Amino acid sequence: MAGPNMDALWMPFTANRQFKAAPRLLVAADGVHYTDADGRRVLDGTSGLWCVNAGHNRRPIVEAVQRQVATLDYAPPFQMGHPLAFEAAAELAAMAPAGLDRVFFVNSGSEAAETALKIALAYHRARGDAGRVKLIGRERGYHGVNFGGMAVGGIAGNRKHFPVGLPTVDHIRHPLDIERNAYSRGLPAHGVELAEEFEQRLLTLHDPSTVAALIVEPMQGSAGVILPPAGYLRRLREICDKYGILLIFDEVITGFGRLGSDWASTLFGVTPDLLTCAKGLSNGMVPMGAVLARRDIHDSLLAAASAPGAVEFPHGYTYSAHPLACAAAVATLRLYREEALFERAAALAPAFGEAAHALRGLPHLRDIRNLGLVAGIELESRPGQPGQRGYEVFLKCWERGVLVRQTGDIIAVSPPLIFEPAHVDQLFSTLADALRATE
Ligand code: PXG
Repeated sequence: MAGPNMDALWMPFTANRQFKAAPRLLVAADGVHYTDADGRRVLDGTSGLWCVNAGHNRRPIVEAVQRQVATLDYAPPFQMGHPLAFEAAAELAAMAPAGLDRVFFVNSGSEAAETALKIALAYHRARGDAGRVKLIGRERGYHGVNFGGMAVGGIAGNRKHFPVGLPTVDHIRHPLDIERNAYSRGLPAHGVELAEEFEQRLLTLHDPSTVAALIVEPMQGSAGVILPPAGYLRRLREICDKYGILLIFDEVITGFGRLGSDWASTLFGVTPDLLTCAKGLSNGMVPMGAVLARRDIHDSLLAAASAPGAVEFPHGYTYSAHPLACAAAVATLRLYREEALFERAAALAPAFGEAAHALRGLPHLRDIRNLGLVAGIELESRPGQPGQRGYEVFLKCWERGVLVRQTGDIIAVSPPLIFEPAHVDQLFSTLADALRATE
C-alpha cells in the first residue's frame, strides 16, 4: 500500500528532509505499544512524548471523550461555562500541592508557561508592586516555544533562530555537573551552592525588588534529564521568599506520577506559588494544560478589579477548558487514582533505575541519570558531529522495536506508568544492543 503524500506537512521539531526520506509512521497504539505502518509492535519507552502516563487507548478515557463529543462538542469559555470545566478544575485542585487550588486551563505546556508568567506580572501589579517586571529562568530550561517561554527558556538551539527574547529576562545557571556528579542515582550530591548564585549574582545585579518570578522545571526534561542537586530547590524557595519573588515550577513533565509521586513539588517537599502542567493531565489524548495558582494570588487579582463586571484577568484561549479535554482530564485523573498509578510508578522505579545504571560500561557513555520513571543516558559526542551518535542510537532502537527520545547526544526514556518489569528489561536490553551497535 502506498503511504501518504508527505509534501504538505511541515513537521514540528523534526528533520523534515531526513524523515521524509525514511519515514517512521505510527498507525495505532494500545497499552505500552505502538503499531507502525508495517504492522510492527513498538514498545513505547517515552509515553508518546512524556504524556501518555496511563498507557495508550485506555477505555475509561476513550469512552469519556466519545460520550462528551456526542453530548457537548464545544462551549465558549469566555463569559460562559459548562459543568465539566468546573468538575475538571475541582478534581485537579483536589490533587494539587497544598494551597495551589485555583486552576486556569490552557491547551499545552507552552500556553501554561505564558499564562503563569502573565499571572505573576498581573499579581504584583494588582498588589501595587508594578515595578516587579523581570522574569528569571534557567539555562537549559524548557518552557515551550512561545515568546515568553522561549525567553525564560535556556536551550540555546531553540533560541538562536529567534534572537529577540524579552528585555526583562535573565537566567540562572543550570545544575548539570557531570565532572562531580556522573552516574548519580536519584538526586546528585553536589551543586546546592548553585542556588546561591541566584541571590548573589542575579538578584544583586537586577535589584530583587524588580523581579517578578523565577521559573524552573524541578527536573529539566527536554534538555536531557537534569536533576536538581539535593537541597537546591529548597534554597531557591527560601531566596524567593526572602525577596517576595514568585516561584513557578514547570511540572509539564514532572507532574502526574512521572517521578513516582503526584508532583515533583510533593516529592521534594517544596511548594511553588504557581505550577504549570499539561501532558499527563489528559493522558495526551486531547491537548490540555493548566496553571495551578495559590489561592491568594487568584484572590488578589480578582479583588484588584473594582469596576462591576470587570474582567479581572484579560487572558484565555478559545479552547480553554475545551469539553473534550475536560472529559479526558476527569477520566484520566480518576484512572490515576483508581489504579494507584503514581504508587505503581514509585514501586517500579528502583528496578527501572537499576536497569538504567546497568548500562554503565557500554561504549560511548558519559553519564546515566535517573529519578522515578525517567532516565537520561548521555553519550560522548562525535567530534564535530554533535547529536549524530544520539540519533543513531534512537534509530537503532526504533529498528529493534523500541521508541526512545533523543535530544542531541542524550537519550531520554520515560515509559508509561503501567510498564511491567519485562518491559523494563526489553527497553534497556534494546538500548544496550543499540549502544553496542553504534560507532
Ligand atoms: N514545559 C516543559 C517543562 C516541557 O517539557 C513544555 C513546557 C511545552 O509543552 P507543549 O505542550 O507546548 O509542547 C514542555 C514540553 C522532549 C520534549 O524531547 C519535551 C517537550 C516537548 C517536546 C519534546 O523532551 N516538553
